[in-house]
Amino acid sequence: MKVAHIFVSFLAFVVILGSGCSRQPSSLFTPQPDSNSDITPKKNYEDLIVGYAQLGAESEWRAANTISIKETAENLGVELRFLDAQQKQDNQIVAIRKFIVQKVDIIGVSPIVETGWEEVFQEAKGAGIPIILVDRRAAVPEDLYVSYLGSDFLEEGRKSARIMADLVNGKANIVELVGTVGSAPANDRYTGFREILQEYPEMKIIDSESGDFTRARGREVMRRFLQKHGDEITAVYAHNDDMALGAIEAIEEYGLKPGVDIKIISVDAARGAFEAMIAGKLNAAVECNPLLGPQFFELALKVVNGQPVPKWVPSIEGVFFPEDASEILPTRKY
Ligand code: GZL
Repeated sequence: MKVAHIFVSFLAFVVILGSGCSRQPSSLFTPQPDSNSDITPKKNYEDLIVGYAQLGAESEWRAANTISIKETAENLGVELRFLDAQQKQDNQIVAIRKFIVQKVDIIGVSPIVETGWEEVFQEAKGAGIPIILVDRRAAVPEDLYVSYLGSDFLEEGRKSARIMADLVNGKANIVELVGTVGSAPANDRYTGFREILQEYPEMKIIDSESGDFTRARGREVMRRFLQKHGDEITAVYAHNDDMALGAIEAIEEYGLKPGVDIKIISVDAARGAFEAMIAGKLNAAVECNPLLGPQFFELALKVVNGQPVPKWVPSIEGVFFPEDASEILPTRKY
């Protein structure tokens, strides 16, 4: 009996040992992760689900920006849920709410205007979904977004004014084609330009109106400026190429030579600007880089994996002039 008892007890011990190794981890047999080892598994690009609320398709710049986001997602194997708001803030807000319901890992948004985001960003924060601002900033408390990836629009405005001052030898009657009212690029390009103009008392802005970053509206507003001011106009400051190209059409209709009778400077430096510079109709293009896809997804993966990221990742940008345009155009990606 005693031997059998010992044998049965031994068997029971073996069974417990086995179950301890097979069914559930026990401190005796399964190495416990030590306190500072990563417990949450790291995601990689193929695991990532990203919601992207694009603002619209208003310009060459935006088209290139969208291509960059979509192509990069495809190349990396990221599941991208992309919604185009067609230039309406309400549509962007609806898109963000859809992404929250779908429990995406992270949201990218290019806010069409700076204001009106606090409520929906708060909802995303409440749902534990981080937001990255891409291209345009939003006027919200910094805890409502994890990082801003985009240009220094103030500096783009300052660069434009400095280049124009050289171009017109410090004396001009300027008309300004402003971007989408309330948008960060329009607000800051407007301010940065005027900051430098204070140093040039003979450079005057005689008119300023929004062309909403589109070619058609740029042409329409320039027509109005020409009817109102005629030959008094000696320079145009356009917040983007599309409006500058519209202005060029209006100036030619009016019977003047764009780039000669009226000096023109625009921001973006997209393909159309290079073509206009080669044709002698545009005098300078201040670059605003739309190819933000690679930086955006790199940021997104780091955020989802809990790695620290800068609050602002500035774009790298230059300035281009007609004398280099022919050589550089073949190298441009947008
Ligand atoms: C700037 C971007 C602006 C471009 C325009 O980062 O938001 O919007 O300058 C575009 O061409 O429409």
